[in-house]
Amino acid sequence: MRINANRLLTSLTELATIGALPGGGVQRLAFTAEDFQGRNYVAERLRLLGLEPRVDAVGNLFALRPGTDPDAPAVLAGSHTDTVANAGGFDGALGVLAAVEILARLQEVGVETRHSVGLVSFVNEEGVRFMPDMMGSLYVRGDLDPGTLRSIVGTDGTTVGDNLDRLGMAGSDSLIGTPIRAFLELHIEQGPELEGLNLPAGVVTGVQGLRWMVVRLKGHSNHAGTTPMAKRQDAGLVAGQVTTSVRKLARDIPGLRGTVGRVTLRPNLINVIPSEATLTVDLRHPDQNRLDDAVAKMKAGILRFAADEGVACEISETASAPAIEFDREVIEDIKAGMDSLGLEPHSLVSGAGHDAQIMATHCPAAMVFVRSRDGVSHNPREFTSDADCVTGADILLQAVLQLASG
Ligand code: HGY
Ligand code: MN
Ligand code: MN
Repeated sequence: MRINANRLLTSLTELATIGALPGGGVQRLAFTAEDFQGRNYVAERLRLLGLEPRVDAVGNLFALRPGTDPDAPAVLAGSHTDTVANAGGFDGALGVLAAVEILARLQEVGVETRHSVGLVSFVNEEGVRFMPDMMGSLYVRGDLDPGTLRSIVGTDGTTVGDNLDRLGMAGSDSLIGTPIRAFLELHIEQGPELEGLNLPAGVVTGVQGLRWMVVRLKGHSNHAGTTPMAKRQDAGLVAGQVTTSVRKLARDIPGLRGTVGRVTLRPNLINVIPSEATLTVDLRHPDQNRLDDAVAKMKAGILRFAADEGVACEISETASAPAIEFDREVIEDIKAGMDSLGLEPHSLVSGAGHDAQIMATHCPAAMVFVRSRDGVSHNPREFTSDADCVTGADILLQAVLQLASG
């Protein structure tokens, strides 16, 4: 069995019109109207298949197609439809729409599976407006209770709860406690490996660890022209020192990837020494111990820079997803699916975080990657060819059929 290529590709194009930006790219930040519209698009597709879309207390969308054995745990496929700002149209969307397409094929062919087969579209995988990222899967895993999650304050000062209520995005269903046989996620690689090997797809064996920090610095604003250099408490200077120290740390610790992606200064004026700086630090490494070591060194360095400049400093950790290895059996199922399609079952580790990384400690999980042109993502230039999108969805379909047949 294969997916219906045109139907998948059409749905990708249709979803990309929701939150489309002038000049290309899309933007569906979590818990915005565009995000909600994107989720409603998926829900409508499920209804048209005769499946009931269900929503939980934080907005996760899911649907289950019953199997023949009501006691057999569900095989779930999915990803996310929220995006970063100024994003591409494939990150997350491909995995959700491939899961819709798999359900469509099962419905129209009338395939009976022993296990139920389901879709889940997690909320706020990106975490760029409300941290932590992978918020919806953390909730399903039981790490975040509804109250805590709803009280999280975003970069714009509103809470998750404010936005859920304003949009009417929450529901009363729940995936928590649902026995899950396996969770599979199809996703674009977002890196250069598959393209470098001239391969359309690969099986993902693990995900590197991720630690996010928000650093708040408080110095004193003063006149840029009259204040002697030795008498400054310049929060902006410390922010710059932190940024350059991240790159130095990545040179000292092989395999570390570090990014200062957001810096805001106050009052942010050309002739005023910044009194405040808020910046984010994103550190990642495949080896958890080396990641933890990097975080410790990072924190020590930030405190030293701040103390030397007489700037108050507060460091808060806002996300921590440990490095994980995916389930061997699910990996083998994906490899068997690749083999049945005549594809080389290349294995790779994910540099990006994914909901499957969270689900992997909750149930057997693994991922399928498809090639990213130029390895670009989180950018309107993000692109995966039609053929590779279809190949990825067909691999996912084979693995789901294998697992759901029991
Ligand atoms: O940041 C990540 O790795 C993912 O895109 N949320
Ligand atoms: Mn993603
Ligand atoms: Mn992403």
